[in-house]
Amino acid sequence: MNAAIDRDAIKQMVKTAVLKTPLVDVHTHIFDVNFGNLLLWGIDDLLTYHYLTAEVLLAAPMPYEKFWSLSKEEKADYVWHHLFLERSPISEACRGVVTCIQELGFDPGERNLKSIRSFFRDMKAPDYIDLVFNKANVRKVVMTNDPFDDTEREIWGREIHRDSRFSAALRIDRLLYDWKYSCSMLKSWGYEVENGLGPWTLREIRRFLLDWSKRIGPVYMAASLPPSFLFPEKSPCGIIIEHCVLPVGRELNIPFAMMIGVKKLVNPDLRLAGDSVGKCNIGVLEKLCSEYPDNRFLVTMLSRENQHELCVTARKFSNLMIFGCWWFLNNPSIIDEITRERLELLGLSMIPQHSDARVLDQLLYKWRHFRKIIVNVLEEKYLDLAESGWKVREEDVNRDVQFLFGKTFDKFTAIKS
Ligand code: FIX
Ligand code: ZN
Repeated sequence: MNAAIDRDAIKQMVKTAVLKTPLVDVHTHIFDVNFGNLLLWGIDDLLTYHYLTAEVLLAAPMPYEKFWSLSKEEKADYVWHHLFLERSPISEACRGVVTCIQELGFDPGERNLKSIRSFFRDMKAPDYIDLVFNKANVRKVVMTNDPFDDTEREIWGREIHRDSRFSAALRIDRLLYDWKYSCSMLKSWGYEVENGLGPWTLREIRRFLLDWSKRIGPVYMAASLPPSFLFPEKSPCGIIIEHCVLPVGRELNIPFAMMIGVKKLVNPDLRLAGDSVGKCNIGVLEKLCSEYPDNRFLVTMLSRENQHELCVTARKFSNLMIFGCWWFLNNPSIIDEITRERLELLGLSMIPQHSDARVLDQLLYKWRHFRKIIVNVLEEKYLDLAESGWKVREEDVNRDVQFLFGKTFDKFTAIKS
């Protein structure tokens, strides 16, 4: 007869393991202190996050050009007034700001934006990075590094002392989807490339990828791809992936991270907030994983409708690792659903979440909100195990959470943990 299950003990094991395990955030848009103003932080950057731009222009529409002409503080005031004071901050992006305020030791109930702003007046970026990483219990983040961004490129050209908590990722969207532009840029940087994507040009693109990999030491190469993404394809994107990205990935032993399903700028007037979502063709992933067994693929998909088939596909290929509840999926109701189906179909062979943080402070809320959800899901899974007679041991739960919170990623990207 099975020993009585100590449900409370199991729940406590899970909660302790999830809260105390430092994690790796495998995809963000934050930068270490070398990158100056590219690193966004503080209450006004939080309030002008593009998710809130979209929401405030629903609640309180104004002509786009008028909104974009406002200063950052005026935009933040507008968001605070209409989304926090005129109505409850009930959306996930609004709730996130409230969580950040609370995490910083303020009483959000005071609704006092002025006093929160004064906290940041004397704060220095390096100190705030330490504060946020410690509070969010994050041990490492992966940046998004775009060689076609003039500001970022100039900084990488300097002798910089890297912060080991910030890994690099080589972001190649513009190489794949704006070949005319990127061809001209590569030419200006001394690569002998032509629009025609002949053998010599492909060789030079590989050299470009290798040069930048040497410069920034990326843990993966990455691109966001549209719902219509097909492979193979006789497009610049298809040709460059086939003849440049995949061979360089094999040579450097780094994965290609594909973030699939974004419909760029369905409303261009919203700028960063103007992107939307579409279901993609999972067959493309089956083809890539099966025909390129020596490449590894990190994949996240933006459409909820792709999630179940993405889980099933991940069961078929050990060179495929799925990650995160990306963007429009990063809401408690959907995170709960996706995390359950991933644990049920993949066990611990998946990376449950990334923050996509664009503002440093967002690590505080995105991870607190996610930890709360995965505690509930894991409690249920371990209790189900216990009811089947499995002895749930604390050291096992700790080990499993380490897998979910970074060890699986480190192993898949061939990083020494
Ligand atoms: O392509 C990406 O990295 C997306 O995550 C971003 O473009 C997007 O704006 C975002 O931050 C979503 O959370
Ligand atoms: Zn992103």
